[in-house]
Amino acid sequence: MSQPSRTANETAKPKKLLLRALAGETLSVPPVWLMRQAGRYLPEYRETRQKAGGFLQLCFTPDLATEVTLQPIRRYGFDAAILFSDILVIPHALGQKVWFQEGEGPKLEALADSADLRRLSLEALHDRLEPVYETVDRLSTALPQETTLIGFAGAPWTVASYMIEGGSSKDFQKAKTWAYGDPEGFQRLIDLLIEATSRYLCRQVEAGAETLQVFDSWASVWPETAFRRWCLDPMAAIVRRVKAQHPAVPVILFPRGAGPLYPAVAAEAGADGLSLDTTVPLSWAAKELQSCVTVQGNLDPILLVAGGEALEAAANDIVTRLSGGPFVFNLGHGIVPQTPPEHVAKLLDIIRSRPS
Ligand code: 1CP
Repeated sequence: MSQPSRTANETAKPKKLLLRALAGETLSVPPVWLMRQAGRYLPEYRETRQKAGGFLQLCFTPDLATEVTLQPIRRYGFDAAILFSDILVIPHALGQKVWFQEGEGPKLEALADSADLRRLSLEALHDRLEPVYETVDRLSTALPQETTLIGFAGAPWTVASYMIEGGSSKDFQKAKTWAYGDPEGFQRLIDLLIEATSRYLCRQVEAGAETLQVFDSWASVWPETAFRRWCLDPMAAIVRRVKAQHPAVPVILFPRGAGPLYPAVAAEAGADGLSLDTTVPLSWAAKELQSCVTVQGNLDPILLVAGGEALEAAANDIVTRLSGGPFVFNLGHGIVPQTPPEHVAKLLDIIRSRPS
């Protein structure tokens, strides 16, 4: 499908590797960045986080958030830097109480039903997110010339799941029961998140983000009809709104676990890139997805813990099978804290020193 943004990007002839791949170019060496490339596996991150006190303070202190975004770029020279923040700054900016307990992950004062939507408001959105925009602005001048700056947000469903469950969940029972039992009320929450997220992403672009990724980390839990309503349609709405303001900015979607619905996202959501989770078969992705979008992925993050021959073989296989079309090397999900930093260096070496 030809999209206006793709045409605009081609006309503008982007120089940076990630932007070239997202504009549909097939490159001999793929650009590479890794989800959660900043974080607990790096000793310098742990040190900076200590200084910040809480995790949200780290996200909202531009000096420190800029520093942790740059740490993996200095160490490894990735082709892109992803803004250091979290998907849960949106519920916080809407007025929900959010906190992070060390070792336990995020906690939120859970919404019980649609009457609780009264607790949320768009009024202070940009004021509360101002430090994030400041971080993006600083990064846009601090990064090396060849490094692309990625802004991001969570997709409405994934963010809503945390808002309703009050944190991480195994089965999403509360959120799904709400959506099935009171679809109109749940739609109001999703619509509020579409609005907040679109405004947030547009401001990131205005502050200097060159591309955007939307994370739907828990997209795998729905049957098809519900997937379309709560994952695909809201992500498509965000892409439309962002591109209405910023037609040339490429958008990458990550509907993790969408399986056979990945092609529907590729064809219908209007995105430039699709991030593939670890379970997506490579030759199927090359055939079914790469003709219509740039694909990104999809090394198992645990291979980065294991290292050795298994890592080398899998990384080579991904590059071989996806390099026939537009492709960005990444993981199938975020780096885990147990990852030895030297394995990340080894991975970059494998990808960049392949005989062409
Ligand atoms: O203790 C700590 O230092 C906090 C750990 C941590 C980190 C490093 C959290 C809490 N968030 C982050 C940063 C983060 N989160 C980034 C930074 C940029 C980078 O990638 O380097 C990004 C893009 C995210 C996005 C995020 N947060 C997602 C989507 C991506 C994914 O991994 O699926 C999700 C689901 C979250 C929620 C969240 N925040 C933090 C944790 C531990 C979690 C996951 C909780 C869970 O598994 O349910």
